[in-house]
Amino acid sequence: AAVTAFAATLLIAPASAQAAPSALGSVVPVPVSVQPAAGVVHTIASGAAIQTQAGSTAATDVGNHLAALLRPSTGYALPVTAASGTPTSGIALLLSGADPSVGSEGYQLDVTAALITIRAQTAAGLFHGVQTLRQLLPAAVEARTVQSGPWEVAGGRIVDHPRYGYRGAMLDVSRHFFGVDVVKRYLDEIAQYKVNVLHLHLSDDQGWRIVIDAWPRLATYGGSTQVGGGAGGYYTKAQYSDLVAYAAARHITIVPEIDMPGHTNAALASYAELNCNNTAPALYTGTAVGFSSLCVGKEVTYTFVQQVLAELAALTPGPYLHIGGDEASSTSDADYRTFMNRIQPYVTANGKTVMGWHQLGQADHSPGRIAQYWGTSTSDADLSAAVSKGAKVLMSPANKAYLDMKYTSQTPLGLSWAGLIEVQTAYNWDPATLVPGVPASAIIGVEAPLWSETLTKLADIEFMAFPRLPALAELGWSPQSARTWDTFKVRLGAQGPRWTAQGINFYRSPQVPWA
Ligand code: TNX
Repeated sequence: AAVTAFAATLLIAPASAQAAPSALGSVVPVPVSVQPAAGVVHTIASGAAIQTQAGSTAATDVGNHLAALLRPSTGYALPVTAASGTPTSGIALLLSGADPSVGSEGYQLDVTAALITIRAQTAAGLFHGVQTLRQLLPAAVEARTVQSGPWEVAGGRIVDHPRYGYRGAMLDVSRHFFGVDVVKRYLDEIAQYKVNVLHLHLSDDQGWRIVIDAWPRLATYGGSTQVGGGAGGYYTKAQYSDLVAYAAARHITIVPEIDMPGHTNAALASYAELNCNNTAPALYTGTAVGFSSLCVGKEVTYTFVQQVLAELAALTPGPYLHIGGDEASSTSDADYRTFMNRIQPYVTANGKTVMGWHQLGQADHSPGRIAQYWGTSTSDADLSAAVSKGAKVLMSPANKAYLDMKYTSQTPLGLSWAGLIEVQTAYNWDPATLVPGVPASAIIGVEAPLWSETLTKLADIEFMAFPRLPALAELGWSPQSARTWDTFKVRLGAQGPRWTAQGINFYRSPQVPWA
């Protein structure tokens, strides 16, 4: 009923909507429950404080994050202070009193004339509530110079929580390397849409992007180039840990991927002994797939994988190590199983859970294993095998969720092997029912991969991700029953001025009524 009320609010929004605050609930992803309070508006006062749960540094961190968002555009001081008692004015971020339905990542937002309160059970919930509040303020709040207010928020209550616990984006830093600053910027951009995982594709034929102390040439030589023959690059361990911490401050977990046994030319080029013929191939700067394989019959291969995964696990506070496993067309089926069955226990021995592309279903199960489905059809033998052995499934169907596919045949960047993906195509599917053979209970969430064969800079990443990443984020967060294209496209269109204020280079899809 609350969602219906929200829909009605949108329909009666006056044409002069600029003068009135955004309708409560006009955010992406759409919240679970929205109850507007007719006629109530909160205006952030120039002397307002942000009061956070006393005794919680994590809540203070969220308060500081909100203050850093609001100060440049409002010009207000917005001191962050510990809440004493129950706040009666300003903005309060509290870890008590939320509706229990918010769970571990949800929040309750209450807006009255006097006070904005976000309540949650965790700092992650407060953080997601802050992202909602941010979208309810005028788009000019996203500017980094002082703008004129008033800074109004529509009154009422939102109670919200995610459909799935895994809401991911993936960035391929191997085909083209993207430095720490670009990845941080992408983290900021995806955090707005309550995405909570960034999967980094750290190795492929064209480049190895993370220092491994036991095998130093992986980065220094294997990371020295990229598609097209440019300079490439890699993350030092300190830089990588800085990214992990930056993500954690935005309640995002980094999932590192080392793709094996195929997609390994950069490693094979770096160390002759990893090759069955003891001869290192040349570095590779093209875009073909399926031509490389680690040498399954050699012991040194397992020493290598064990050491790589141990060092990667040590850099990873999150639960998952992704071991790839896709497109191993230069590895026999028997060798593939031998290899995967032998290396999966290296992941669990380091206290981590195996993730892999869904072909991993050919190998034995590993406790808690996640199969990431990237197929384009509604049934798949490897995926079914993974599920019947006990795997959970992360949905990244290439013909819906691949951010590197062109929007239309005219799109200057991207590929089209899985089809053209306009915004409505990215939005109009249900992760729970796309592959009928996979029970809804097996699905842990949705991830939007961005492969970088054709992408060389931040503006390229942004153009492919916006607006499809927010569309896919809504599939991961919002209940299927609350999602319709007709209301989504209006809420999405309202994001346009925010992206402009943030300097995001986005695709102005003709399917969307841009504000
Ligand atoms: C398939 S999807 C790949 C990648 C390519 C991508 C391009 C997957 C697991 N493998 O190697 O970059 O297509 O869209």
